[in-house]
Amino acid sequence: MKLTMRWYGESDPVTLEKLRQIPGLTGVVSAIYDVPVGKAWSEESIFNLKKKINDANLEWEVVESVPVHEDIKLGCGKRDEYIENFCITLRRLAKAGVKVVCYNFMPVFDWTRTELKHILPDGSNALIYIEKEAQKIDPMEGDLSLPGWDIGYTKEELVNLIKKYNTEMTEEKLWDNIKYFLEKIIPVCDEVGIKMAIHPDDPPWSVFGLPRIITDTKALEKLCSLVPSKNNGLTLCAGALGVLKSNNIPEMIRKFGDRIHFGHVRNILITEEKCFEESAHYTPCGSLDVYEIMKAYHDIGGDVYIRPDHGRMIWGEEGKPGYGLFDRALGLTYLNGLWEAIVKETEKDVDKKYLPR
Ligand code: DNO
Repeated sequence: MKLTMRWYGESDPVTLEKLRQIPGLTGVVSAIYDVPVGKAWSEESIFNLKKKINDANLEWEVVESVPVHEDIKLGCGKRDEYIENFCITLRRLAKAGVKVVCYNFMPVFDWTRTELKHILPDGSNALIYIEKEAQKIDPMEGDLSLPGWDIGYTKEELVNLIKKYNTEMTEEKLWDNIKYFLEKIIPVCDEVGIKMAIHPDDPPWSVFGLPRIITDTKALEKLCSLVPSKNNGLTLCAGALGVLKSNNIPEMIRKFGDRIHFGHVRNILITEEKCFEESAHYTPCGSLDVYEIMKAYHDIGGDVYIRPDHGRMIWGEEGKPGYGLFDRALGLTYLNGLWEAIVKETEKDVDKKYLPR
């Protein structure tokens, strides 16, 4: 198990210098952010990013994410050209020592919340999702924007894109299109040694009338069966999947085992059906048992990169929604503490790194 944190590059107010002071952190997960979706990332920009991260004494072995162009999801237009570019990017990333590539197949919008600064009883603020508020949002109006949303569209492009999904897309077609995509990219991964790790849909149900398919155990089984290679794997995002009570996260971790290459570990508090708050990582704060989640990762043998996920904003911090320093660092330290205890309790030959110096 390697503990990592997400880093949004030079523009991230949470610098590498700050991140590397977190005990137990081995590396960051990052991406190239200034290339339009669908274009290949240049070798120069990949190696520059690698150098920056390595110069801070941190590893860069996980990319989150290489975005998938909407033509690929829709199965139209220039999808073959975009898939070809995706493969070029994968080859270049492998050359730079990247081992895992996270991606998602959510139409148009990545993770979605209805309020970004909800004040919690302790005075911190967090992201929340309330289904009936989501139903009132017209994503084509207003200024709701989240990290991960592609804000490069003009209003007209966005309207046309959503119309296309509304008129042409069904869940079955989305499955066909992901299969087409995986059949082209996984052989490249097998050749260069990259593990693909799909991020589940967050939240795992349809939002803004758009289809979402990566939502539960059945969907993950289907995904894995589309292309049998181990490199066709998963990012097990506890917070994304865990908002559905029927998704038992420790069970899913044990079930998918070595298909899980990347774990996002956080807690959420389910307040009502299809409504949740992003709580602190600590088990009693939310609806998920984070100790059981870490134990499941230990049980499957632990060849996995883990990062704490979204944090609340605490101690007056301002920053990218979900991606401040303080609460994520508390989260990582908590996960690390659980891990140390699990290792010491269950393993005979305790790893040297857990002994006093
Ligand atoms: C949210 C993130 C997602 C994730 C993408 C992966 O905080 O977990 O934006 O990076 O869905 O492609």
